Amino acid sequence: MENPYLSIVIPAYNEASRQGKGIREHMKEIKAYFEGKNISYEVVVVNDGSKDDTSEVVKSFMADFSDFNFIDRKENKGKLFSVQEGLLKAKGKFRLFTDADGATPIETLDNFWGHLEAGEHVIIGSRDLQQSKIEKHQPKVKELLGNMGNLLIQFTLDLRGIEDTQCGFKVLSQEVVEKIIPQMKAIRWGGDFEILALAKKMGYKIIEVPVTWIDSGQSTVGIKGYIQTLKELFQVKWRMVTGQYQCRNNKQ
Ligand SMILES: Nc1nc2c(ncn2[C@@H]2O[C@H](COP(=O)(O)OP(=O)(O)O)[C@@H](O)[C@H]2O)c(=O)[nH]1
Ligand SMILES: [Mg+2]
Repeated sequence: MENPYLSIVIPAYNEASRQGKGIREHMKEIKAYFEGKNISYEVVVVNDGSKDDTSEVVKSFMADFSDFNFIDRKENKGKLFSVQEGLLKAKGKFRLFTDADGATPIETLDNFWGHLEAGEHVIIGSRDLQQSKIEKHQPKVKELLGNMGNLLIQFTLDLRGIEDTQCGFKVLSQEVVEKIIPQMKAIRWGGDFEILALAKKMGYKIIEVPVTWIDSGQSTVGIKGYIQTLKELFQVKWRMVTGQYQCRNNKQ
């Protein structure tokens, strides 16, 4: 089979037990969205060692797609580890990663296609632009922690102006995947800013695109997640300043 235009990588952890909109609805929406569109795509779901029936649930809709890959790992390693695995398994010219619960609906891609066609390399969803549509907000404390965390991230990793590094809806070109993703080490939640920091250092333009966000009201990320993210932030910074990444600026 020819390589698809777009790969859709979905990390999944205990998604079978999520209340409300979840992976089943999200997969239906993906299928419906591409119906009638002349765009080749594949789906890559990575089960991150779920303790519930996520594996069975994913298997139940595999047959609905002509190009579906399932990495069914037994051990929990982290969201961004799963994203890394999925992005490297994927074959698309462009590769999207998005959350299993579909908090950012797949139709949001409507805002992305133009940038893909223009040959951009790093196009990321943002919940903090003027045109972003937050239909259901995250709990207030999460939003506040998110905004404070964002300032710290912008400042620490020289990502000034990027208002939302953590939105789980990002498209990378094949070139960026090949150069950056094998180097990722922040495998829990820090991988998002690790990717962006490397991309910036290599001279890639980072394009922020407004997204719609409908918070599922249920999160698998708790306070431990925030502490982990902070730790990963300083680890990424450390690897940066001690020259542990290969990030030659190829745009100069
Ligand atoms: N909490 C958690 N989520 C994971 C893990 N691995 C993958 N994920 C996925 O990460 C995504 C974001 O999780 P979610 O609970 O929606 O978090 P939130 O919406 O950012 O608060 C979902 O697709 C999860 O299935 C993991 O180890 N822990
Ligand atoms: Mg969510």
